[in-house]
Amino acid sequence: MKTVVAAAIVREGRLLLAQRSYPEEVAGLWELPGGKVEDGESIASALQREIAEELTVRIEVGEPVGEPVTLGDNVILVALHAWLVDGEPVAAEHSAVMWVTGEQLRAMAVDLVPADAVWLEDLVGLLG
Ligand code: 523
Repeated sequence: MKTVVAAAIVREGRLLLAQRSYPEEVAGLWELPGGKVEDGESIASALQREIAEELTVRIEVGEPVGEPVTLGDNVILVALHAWLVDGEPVAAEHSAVMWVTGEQLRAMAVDLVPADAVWLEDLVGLLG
């Protein structure tokens, strides 16, 4: 079983979204940033590594958000609540980043990558 982990980074009632630049099917759609957990790595440290690479910031990682989503054969996607502890996010590997309120998130639901859209209500709930 392979795990992909994604960060629900929240600051001042807004959620950080990152815009995918590849592959073509999802380029332009927004996601919770993250990536694959490598062998021997914990989910939390994988997420800290991926976020440092992708956004050039350090995060602290908390509880899971919503239920894991099955991506395909033997691949699951999990989201963890997270917050910034150092730096300001920069789109090093994405097309762009943005902070959205719960209301904005609902309104742009169709622009999320399909797997992340499953968490819409959980994410809105997280924003209060
Ligand atoms: N997702 C996904 N949502 C989401 C992430 C971070 C990833 O649906 N929030 C999917 C997209 C890919 C798979 O999970 O099918 C791996 O994500 P990716 O490509 O961001 O992981 P990386 O960066 O570890 O992998 P490489 O692109 O191969 O470097």
